[in-house]
Amino acid sequence: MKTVIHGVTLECVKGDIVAQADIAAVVNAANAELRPGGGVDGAIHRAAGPGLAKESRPLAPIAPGEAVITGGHSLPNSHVIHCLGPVYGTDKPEAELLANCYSNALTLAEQHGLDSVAFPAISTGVFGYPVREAAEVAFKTIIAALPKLRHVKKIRFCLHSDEALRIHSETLSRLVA
Ligand code: AR6
Repeated sequence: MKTVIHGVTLECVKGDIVAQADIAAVVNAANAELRPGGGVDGAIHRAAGPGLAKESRPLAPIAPGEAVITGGHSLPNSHVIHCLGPVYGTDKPEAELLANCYSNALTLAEQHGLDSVAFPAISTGVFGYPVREAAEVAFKTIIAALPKLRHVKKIRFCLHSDEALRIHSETLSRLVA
């Protein structure tokens, strides 16, 4: 699924967040301490190397919905934007906190003049957010932010399974129809 709105390309692909070489900033589904964890976070820290944890440490802790930015170290991307998503059923209001991740990440990308961002499906792994609900929040937030973007021209959703890709593609198609 790929669409262009307000001059910004929005697309959903199946893939690995650490293999998005044509993208300026990849988003990490981080923990509050910005320490290497599992899932997306583990993959990003492994691919980036130990310099990423070293640079991140002084920026912690972050609260649900917050985002911070670092360099990409050994990743093929110049930057990593670390977001702490809400733990589903615990951090409330979860939809608002998840929306804040997406809008804060885009604000940081704009402030750094970055032209492209790749997001994973934040909170839908260890943090338990149902994929369909999360996709709805993510795309509504991103679509609302598009008119004020000046630098970001491409936003990619990088999904890890066929099922997640299908749900995100369906949700995006419905919201832009
Ligand atoms: N590329 C793209 N998507 C991936 C990848 C990958 N390499 N690996 C997993 N996913 P999660 P969360 C999908 O658990 O729910 C960490 O330990 C995965 O299938 O990475 O926000 C942190 O340190 C799921 O759909 O993030 C935190 O403690 C989605 O990415 C906590 O987990 C997000 O899953 C954050 O949990």
